[in-house]
Amino acid sequence: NTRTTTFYHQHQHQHHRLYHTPSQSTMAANKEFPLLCLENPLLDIQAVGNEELLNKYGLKANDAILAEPKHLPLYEELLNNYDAKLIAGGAAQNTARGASYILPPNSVVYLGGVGDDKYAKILQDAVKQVGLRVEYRVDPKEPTGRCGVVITGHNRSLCTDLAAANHYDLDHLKSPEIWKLAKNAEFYYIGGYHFTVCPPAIQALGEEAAANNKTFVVNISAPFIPEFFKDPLDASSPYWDVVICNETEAAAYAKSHGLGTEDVKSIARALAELPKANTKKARVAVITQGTEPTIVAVQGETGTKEFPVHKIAAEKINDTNGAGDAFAGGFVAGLVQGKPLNTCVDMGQWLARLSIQELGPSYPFPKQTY
Ligand code: 26A
Repeated sequence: NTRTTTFYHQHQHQHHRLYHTPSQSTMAANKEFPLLCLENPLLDIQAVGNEELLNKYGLKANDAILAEPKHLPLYEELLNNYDAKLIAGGAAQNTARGASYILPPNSVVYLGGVGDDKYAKILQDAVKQVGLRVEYRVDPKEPTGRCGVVITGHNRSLCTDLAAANHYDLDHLKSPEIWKLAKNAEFYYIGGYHFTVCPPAIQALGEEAAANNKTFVVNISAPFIPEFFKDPLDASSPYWDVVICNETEAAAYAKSHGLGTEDVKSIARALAELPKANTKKARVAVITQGTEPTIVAVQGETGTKEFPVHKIAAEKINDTNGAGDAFAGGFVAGLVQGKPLNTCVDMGQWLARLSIQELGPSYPFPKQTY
């Protein structure tokens, strides 16, 4: 009963793509869609809120949770009483849009589940703007998922009703047209929120990456993932070529895995040194820390590298919703371009800095170039 729909820009011009990594010798220079991303497409219902609203729904100022029945009136309340805006969201979809913002057209394809409704239209318009190709599993019965975003100062509280996004399945990934795209891609990016939805799809891409020396990137995405979805997360960790998280997710990972440390650098080292399926590539662990430096650990090396963020005046910040997703988008765009690690981090920080000046997880137009 599943319909697959394709919406993406048809571009007249073939763009030249330069790859700088000789080690990626299998990568064809003009291959289309080298990056495939997977997670939960959501519509963000975002408004500036206050303490009272957070308290009413039992939300923390800076958190990401799955909605329980008691949270469901939040969406109407945001729209009716807080002048909420509807903005394309979904963490990895934001990342995929970010990577598309930097890369030439026809570079990125994104998979996830939506409904057959007006919300999905808003997502399709946003992805068209950056030339991101989406291959949605369209659920005939469930609506497109929503994320209530309550902004207070530089914090954001995310409360998600996954709906159709929760129905993504391995059948969609393994359908001939989609699996062909997956086989063709050289880089996979998995949003950690997908561990709540379809771990078999994540495993299938991890296995494909390890067997063919492709690059498999996982973002831990939220503290509740290592806390409550530890088993599927750990099942995928041998496939991680790159693992990205922020400081609170790192702390949650350390706690749920009994690492016995709260030190971000030690956690980065521990993540880098987890057992690995594909031993041809050293794992890279990247931990962002808001305005504090980004920490990077490489498997087999000692210590960590530190990259101070691009400073920005507080009054230029619109909101931080999607800042981490934008970082990941810039970072993976760098990977796809074969840039060295320090450049990938710099590209991530550059795109995050652009995104926090926009409303929600968005990027500025006219386009800026890195
Ligand atoms: C399963 N959950 C909780 C989620 C999300 C999510 N994306 C996928 N799955 N909860 C929040 N988000 C998205 O995170 C972005 C900011 O990083 C929001 O849609 C928001 O755009």
